[in-house]
Amino acid sequence: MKSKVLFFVLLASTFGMSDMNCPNIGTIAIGGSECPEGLSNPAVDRIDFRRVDGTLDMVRITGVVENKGSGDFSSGEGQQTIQLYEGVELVAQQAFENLAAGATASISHTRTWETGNEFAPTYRVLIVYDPDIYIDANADNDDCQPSDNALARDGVEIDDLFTPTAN
Ligand SMILES: [Ca+2]
Ligand SMILES: [Ca+2]
Repeated sequence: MKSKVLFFVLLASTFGMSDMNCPNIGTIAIGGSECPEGLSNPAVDRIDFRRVDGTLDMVRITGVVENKGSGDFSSGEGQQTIQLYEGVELVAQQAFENLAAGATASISHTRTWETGNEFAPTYRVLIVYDPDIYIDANADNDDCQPSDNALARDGVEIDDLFTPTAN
């Protein structure tokens, strides 16, 4: 997410400058931080916090991974996993093999929640690959953008689900 923001700022400032000084340099390669056409890019898209319907104090933390590349991700069993950490503790793990372009996979953890905890944990979702993923002679499982394979969200935001205006 941060790299996208930075990229946007860079893009905006580049265009701004070209409008003023160098009108012939208006065409730049958009997508400098994205993947080349046809390659796959599983990425952690977001971490959702939701209350569990019908309960007073249960919440579900869901990490969503999306193949943001234009190529289908196709791999073998046990070569890639989505992990969800609560603080330093691994609380959920989900293996996946194939993820078509634009398709998503998710991982969830459900627990009771007590609001007002000043030590609310941070949640982290990671895509973890086998160390040999780039040298296993299968190009269809080569994630072209490793920098978007982790995301964190402060659990203190879960408190917001319990305020009277939340629903
Ligand atoms: Ca490979
Ligand atoms: Ca990626």
